[in-house]
Amino acid sequence: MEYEKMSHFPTDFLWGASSAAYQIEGAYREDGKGLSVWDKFVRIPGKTFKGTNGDVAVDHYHRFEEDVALMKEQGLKAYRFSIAWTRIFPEGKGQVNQKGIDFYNRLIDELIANQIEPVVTLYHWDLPQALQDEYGGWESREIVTDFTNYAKTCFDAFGDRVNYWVSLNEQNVFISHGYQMESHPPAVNDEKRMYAANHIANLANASAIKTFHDGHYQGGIGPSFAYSPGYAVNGDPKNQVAATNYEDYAAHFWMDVYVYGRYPKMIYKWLTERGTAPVITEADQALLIAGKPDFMGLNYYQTQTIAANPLVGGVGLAAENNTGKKGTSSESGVPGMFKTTNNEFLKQTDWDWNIDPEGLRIALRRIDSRYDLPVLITENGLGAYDKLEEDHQIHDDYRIYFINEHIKAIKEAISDGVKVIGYTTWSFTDLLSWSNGYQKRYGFVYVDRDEESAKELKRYKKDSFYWYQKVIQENGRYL
Ligand code: BGP
Repeated sequence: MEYEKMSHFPTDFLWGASSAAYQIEGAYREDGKGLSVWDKFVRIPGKTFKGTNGDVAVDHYHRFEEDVALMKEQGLKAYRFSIAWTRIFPEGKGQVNQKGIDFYNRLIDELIANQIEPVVTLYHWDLPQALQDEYGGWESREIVTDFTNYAKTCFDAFGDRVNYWVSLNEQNVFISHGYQMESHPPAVNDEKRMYAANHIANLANASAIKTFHDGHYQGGIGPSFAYSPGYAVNGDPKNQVAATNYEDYAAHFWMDVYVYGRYPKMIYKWLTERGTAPVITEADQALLIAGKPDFMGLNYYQTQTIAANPLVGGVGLAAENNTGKKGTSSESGVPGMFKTTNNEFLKQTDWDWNIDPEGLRIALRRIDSRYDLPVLITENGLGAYDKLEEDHQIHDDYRIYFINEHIKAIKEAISDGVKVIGYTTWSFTDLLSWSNGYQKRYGFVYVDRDEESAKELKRYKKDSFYWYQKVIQENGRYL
């Protein structure tokens, strides 16, 4: 579309940035906080890059006022963060820890005093270890009650000031990494257990959403889904079928459940034949349908290019590049279904993620036409090595380029007619990358720490900080 003919961003567009509790807060044993599965998992040798953990992270728990002041200076309209379940319920259920409520009250009040809309994620992977120990966490239906109770406690405590709630962050990621790739807790590789746990997570998600709607709280709620749209590598119908398989397997398998309360037929049949399909009761069905989100949260980083993959001798699941050594990842797939392959039109990051701004427009269009829901882009950004110069500047022109191109793609999608509520980039400050340590940086604000030492955790504004400040001031008019 010609630039002049494009729609403008709505005046109430939520320009923002995001984070997650475990990746920024630190203070992992303070003020009554209980331990989460990540507090334990990071202590298993070899599980994270150079053994990094979030014990201190970037110490946001003690520095949130400084961080919010930086958000204010940048002009953010929204800030997405997550609540640590273990601060509210140290054991996952039972007695509320008032100090946990107090902390998030202070943070939310500080944001609102600075005209920044809080976007609150209820679950960004830090499950209370007590629930993992007691009944296996996501593998027990008991978690539906406990998660719903935790969610309701948050709605009651903060719902008078919060208009945007995210229920589960990237269920597809925490389930597949936790029960197949063994790279997140509980580090299991068992397909049947994975799909059973995933179904229970769907129920918990729907139950929290239903509770929110039944309680007539202000605002809206939806899950954040990690969607990497798939393209067929070429016009060969075999590759087109593979790409169709990929979309059902990697995207509709979650989003169809969120919106329509049903699994894609082809995948459910495939799982049934393998003996790994989840058990779905009639009550489950009713709950899934009753828990329809108000918006789709979209975490978009990249696309995948898809080719056919033979059943016998086909490519299986590959490990991820967690070292930042470019070119160390390989094709990954499901034999008989699809595999990912190289796209000659796209460049990659140092962690081998495809750089594809146009893919964001495609993601938005596909979500809009299949689900007809407004979309809140809850994550998008570039993980890169940044260099702190002697004069404390950080010249991250590559990040400026990356985000600028993605904002253009959003503008195209809005011009196409998609309702996009806002854009909270990943991330506001640098933070801990779950499996990649501190060297993979995403923030507008540099935090001076590394894998070896927390140093003084000083904050420095990157070039992208000032650039995004201007984008916000101009409401994305000149890109
Ligand atoms: C998403 C997560 C975030 C964040 C981001 C970047 O999957 O929701 O928490 O970590 O990806 O990923 P990474 O840190 O692996 O580069």
